[in-house]
Amino acid sequence: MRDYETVIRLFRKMGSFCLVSHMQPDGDSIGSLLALGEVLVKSGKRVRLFTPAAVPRKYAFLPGSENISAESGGWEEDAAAVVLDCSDLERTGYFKEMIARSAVVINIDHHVTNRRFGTVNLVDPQAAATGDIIFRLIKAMQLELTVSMAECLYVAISTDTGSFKFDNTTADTHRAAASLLESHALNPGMISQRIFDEYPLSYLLVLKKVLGTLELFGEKKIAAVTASRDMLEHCGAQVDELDGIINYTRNIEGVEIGIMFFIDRGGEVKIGFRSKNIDVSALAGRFGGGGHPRAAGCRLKGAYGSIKEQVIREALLAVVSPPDDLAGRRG
Ligand SMILES: [Mn+2]
Repeated sequence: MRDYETVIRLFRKMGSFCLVSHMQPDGDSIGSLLALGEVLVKSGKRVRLFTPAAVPRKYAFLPGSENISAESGGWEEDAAAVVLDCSDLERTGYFKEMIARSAVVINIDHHVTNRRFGTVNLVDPQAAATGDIIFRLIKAMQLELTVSMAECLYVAISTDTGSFKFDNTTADTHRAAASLLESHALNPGMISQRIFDEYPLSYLLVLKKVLGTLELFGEKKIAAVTASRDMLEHCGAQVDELDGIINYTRNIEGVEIGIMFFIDRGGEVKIGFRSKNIDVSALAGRFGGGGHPRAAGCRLKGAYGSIKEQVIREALLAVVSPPDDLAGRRG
C-alpha cells in the first residue's frame, strides 16, 4: 500500500501530467490511460494523453479516446510523466527521450519484468492488468468511479485476462470486474462483442485462404499453414490480421507444433512457431530466430519449397526428441 500512497501524494502535489503507454496499444494500455486521465482531470489537473501509435479502431468507442495523441508535439517538459503498462522505457518508443528528461517519472505497471525505471514505481505483478491497479488507486483516493472510468477499466481487465480465460485471472480480478459492473450499468456483452468477436471482413477472407493450405506432418503432431503477401493483397487485409491465425494450427487436438509460413516480397519467408509443450524458441534458434518457449519465429531467405522442407524436418526432430528439461515438465 505504501507505493499507492506515494503515487497518490504525487498526484495531489503536482499540477500537470503527461500520461503515456506502450507501442502496439492494447485494451489495458488504452483503458488505463483514459481512466487515469479522467481521474486527474476530475482532480483539477492539467492532463495530456499519449501513445506511440494510433489507437486501434476497436478501442475507438472508449470515451475520451479522441483525446489521445500519437504525436509527441504536445508533450510538456515540466509535467510529471506517468508511464502505464510498460515493463521498460523502450516500450514507449519515441516518447522515451522526453520521459527520460522529466524530473518526475511515475511508473505504474503489472509486468513481473518491470525495470523500475521511475522516480516512483507502483509495480504490482499480482494485478492481472494495469487497469486493476488504476481501479485500486481510484478506491484508495476515495474518488467517484464514473461510468466512463468503469467502462475503460472493464476493457483493460477483460482484455489482459483474455476475457477472464488466462492464468492471471484470480478471484481478485473477478471481484474488481464485479465492482465495475456493479458501479454502473455496463454492457459486458456489447463490450466483448466489440473487442473479442468482431473482425473486418478482410480477416475472414484471409483466414479462409490460409486454412485452405493446412497440412499435417509427423503423425499429425505438426500442423502448418502458408500465407503470402499476395493473399493479403487479394483479400484487402493487413499483415497484422494474420496474427491470430497461427493459433488454429497449434490448437488442433493432438498437434504439438503449429507453424505458419509467410511468403513475403524479396524472397523472404517468415516462419512462426507455436507449441503446447515443446520449446519452439530452440527450434527457431536453429534458423537464427528466437522468442518464447511456446511462441517463436525466424525469417529465412530463399525458395519457399526448400525452406519449408528444412523447417518441417527440424520440427519433426523436435517432436520426436523434445529437450529433456521441458519433457520433464509435461503434465
Ligand atoms: Mn497490461
